[in-house]
Amino acid sequence: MERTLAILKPDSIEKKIHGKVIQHIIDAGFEIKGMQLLRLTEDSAKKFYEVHKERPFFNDLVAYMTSGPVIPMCLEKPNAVAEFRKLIGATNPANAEEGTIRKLYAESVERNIVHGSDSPENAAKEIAHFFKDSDLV
Ligand code: DAT
Ligand code: MG
Repeated sequence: MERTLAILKPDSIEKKIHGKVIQHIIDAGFEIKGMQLLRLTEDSAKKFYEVHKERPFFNDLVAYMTSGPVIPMCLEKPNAVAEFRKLIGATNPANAEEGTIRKLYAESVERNIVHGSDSPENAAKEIAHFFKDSDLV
């Protein structure tokens, strides 16, 4: 078994499709081990996306991720990290494969509905950003 960190981003909640996205995730065989509804503070968003702090889009990314509530989820499945990246599709929805969550629901690279960890190592760090081990079922 492997775990990954998903975040349903503010646009998914604004568009009232967070339930649909969660159903996609369940239908794809992921088990939800932890889930929260919260609003990221600026500090928390900056820390979460620290690897991108030198990128030109960093400030916009932080502004977007703090613009409304988000739903972080700890998901479990064999090969969860790669399987979840496959389910969500490319960062830019224009390049995402048919049937992926970003292809179905995302409007742009800036507002792309969902986050997924990019490696098991980062997944562990990102899960710890939101969840204590004792929070997970
Ligand atoms: P991913 O979310 O697919 O892992 P990433 O880690 O490269 O993509 O980037 C994190 C987020 O930053 C991404 O979901 C949206 C935003 N982003 C990435 N590249 C961008 C770009 N060229 N312009 C604007 N926002 C971008
Ligand atoms: Mg990433």
